[in-house]
This record gives sequence, C-alpha cells and structure tokens, in this order.
Amino acid sequence: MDKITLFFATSNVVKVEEAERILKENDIFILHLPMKLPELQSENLEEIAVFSAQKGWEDQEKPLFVEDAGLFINELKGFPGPYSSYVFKTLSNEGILKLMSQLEDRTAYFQSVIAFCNGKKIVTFKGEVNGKISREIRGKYGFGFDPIFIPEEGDGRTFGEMNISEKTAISHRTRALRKFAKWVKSPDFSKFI
Ligand code: ITT
Repeated sequence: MDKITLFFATSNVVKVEEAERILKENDIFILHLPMKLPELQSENLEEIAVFSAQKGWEDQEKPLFVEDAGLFINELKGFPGPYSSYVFKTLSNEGILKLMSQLEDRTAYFQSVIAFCNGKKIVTFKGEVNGKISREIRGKYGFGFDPIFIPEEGDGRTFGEMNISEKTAISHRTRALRKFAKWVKSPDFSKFI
C-alpha cells in the first residue's frame, strides 16, 4: 500500500494525536501545521470548516485539511454547537454544568467536520457521537468538554475518563476521519489532487 502524507492545520495538538492514530490505520500520515485559522460566524460546522480550509490554503498554498468540532446540547437547542470554542474559553465545563443544573434531558452530541482543500475544490466529511452531559466533571484525559460528555456507546464513563484509544474507538472525530481515509484511499482522491 502506498504511504500518503497530508497536512493538518490546527492549533490543537490533541486533535493531531487522535487523527494520527486513525489515519495511520490506513497508511496515511500527518504533517502538523500548527496554526489557528480564522473561523466563520455560522450555525453550520460544515460552512465553518470549508471557510477555514480555504483560508488555510490561501496561507500555505498546499493541499491541507482542517477539522471543526462542536458539542450540541439538545435541551439548549444545540448550544454551544458552533460556538463551542468560545463557550469553552468563557463558561468552561463548570459553566455548562451550572447552566444545566435544573435540566432533566441531558442528551447531547458531538459533531466533527473535516474539510480538505486543494486550492480548487473542497470536500467535507462528517462524524457524530451521541451521549449525555454528566452531573459533574470527571476524568483527566482528552480536552475541552471531554470530562462532561458520557458517550452512549460507552460504560458510563466520560470521555475524560477514557484513554485516547478508548475515546478514538467511538468518537465523532474518528467517524469523520474514517470516512476521510476511505476517500483518500479511493480513486476519487487521485482525481481530486
Ligand atoms: P482548531 O485550531 O482545530 O480550530 P480548536 O481546539 O479551537 O482547534 P474547534 O474549534 O474544532 O477546535 O473546537 C471547538 C471546541 O469544541 C474546542 O475548544 C473544545 O472545547 C470542543 N471540542 C471539540 N472537539 C472536542 C472533543 O473531541 N472533546 C471535547 N471537546 C471538544
């Protein structure tokens, strides 16, 4: 199998670690471009990812992918969703738990969108994982909202209590990455490039 190397533009090193594990399974390797790309104000993660990938291309002039993710809490009508980064910085996990202290329906999901840009075209891949918001902060692994998110397919632990291989077995990012990897290995990729 041919080895493929792709550029991943992100400011988040944990994302890189997670993506490396999954893409490696398909002989795809990552070169990290450590940069914070501008994000469009939009309610749609796909639009945000497409915009950032375009900006990444303009800055680097090489084919690259970006990944945009968010936590969507059903009872809060999808909040923080596309504003996850800002909300994590301002309210953090304590703030989300406070906001939800009176709420019974704690269901939520993470969504991940990957956008790959070659300067001319952009393709996107989406992944989701369902779960619920815990009543307290639990765990030391991962990043962001991991310590308050209990995936439906798990054993009751938060992502923050799972090590990287346990989280990447079921995560939203893994699901988007697997679709991306399948496409990269298909004839569509060589036509695209
Ligand atoms: P980029 O440079 O790639 O944009 P980022 O950390 O700012 O890195 P996003 O904008 O995609 O990433 O993510 C928005 C926020 O959503 C992020 O700050 C986290 O708080 C949260 N988040 C995203 N994916 C997550 C995950 O797998 N586990 C926990 N929280 C996550």
